[in-house]
Amino acid sequence: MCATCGCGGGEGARHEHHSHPHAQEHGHGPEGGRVIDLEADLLEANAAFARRNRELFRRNGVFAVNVISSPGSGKTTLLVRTLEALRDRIPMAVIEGDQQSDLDAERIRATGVPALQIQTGKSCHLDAHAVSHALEEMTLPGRGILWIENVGNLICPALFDLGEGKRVVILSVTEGEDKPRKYPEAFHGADLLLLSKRDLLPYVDFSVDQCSDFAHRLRPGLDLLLLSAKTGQGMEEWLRWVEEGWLRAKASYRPEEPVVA
Ligand SMILES: Nc1nc2c(ncn2[C@@H]2O[C@H](COP(=O)(O)OP(=O)(O)OP(=O)(O)O)[C@@H](O)[C@H]2O)c(=O)[nH]1
Ligand SMILES: [Mg+2]
Repeated sequence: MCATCGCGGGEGARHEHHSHPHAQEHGHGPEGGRVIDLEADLLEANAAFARRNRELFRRNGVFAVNVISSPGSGKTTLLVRTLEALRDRIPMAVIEGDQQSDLDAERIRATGVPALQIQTGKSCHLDAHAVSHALEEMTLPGRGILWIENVGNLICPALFDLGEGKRVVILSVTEGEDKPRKYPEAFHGADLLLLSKRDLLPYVDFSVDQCSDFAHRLRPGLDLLLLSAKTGQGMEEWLRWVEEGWLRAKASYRPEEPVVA
């Protein structure tokens, strides 16, 4: 039983209140006004869980990173390389979000880092409530890094704050430089834009400059890195970005402080 909402716990992601918040856009909602109210309610409920998660991370000095991208952009591959590079020095754990299967969690566990898989069923994103349940089932990597790989999707995950410290959006160079214009929420809400599969740049028509321009119109000053998890090119800059965030989060470690969320 969930201590916070009274629902059944680990299956939280399948509960009714985790269902899709914008049914209207998918054509199976009732009248427009009603759907908008429902969306506002869902996001408000999500925000309350996100505040609790964020407070938990802060007190435990955890750097929580929410990784968003469309399916196949290279989230798990990058996480595996990152865990391999940092696992000897930094406590880490991973929450994996997928509609089905625990394939990604298995790939993560093969590195020796613990991973918990959330299967979202019909839902297309993780939400803060599902993450709060996952946190009850795992050991938080205190003064370390919690990676959260969101469901492969550039739209819905962008709407749901999970309580993370930083949000990384990954766009692979095979997807086209226009994606910030078409899916603005994902880029507007990100702290870092990672252009992945850099090794494939010579084979595709992808303008890094144009993509950067589109993204910066949405979020001026957005950090941008270009890397290949396959060849390792650009990994050093990425690891520096991660370590800076980790050190900042670690400094907030105050387990004795009362919970304020
Ligand atoms: N060439 C190249 N391929 C890559 C790179 N990173 C990942 N891939 C390939 O891209 C495919 C998808 O990679 P994943 O890491 O599973 O992508 P994902 O974003 O986790 O996918 P979902 O979890 O299904 O959304 C795999 O075939 C990877 O080998 C890269 O830097 N270069
Ligand atoms: Mg994956």
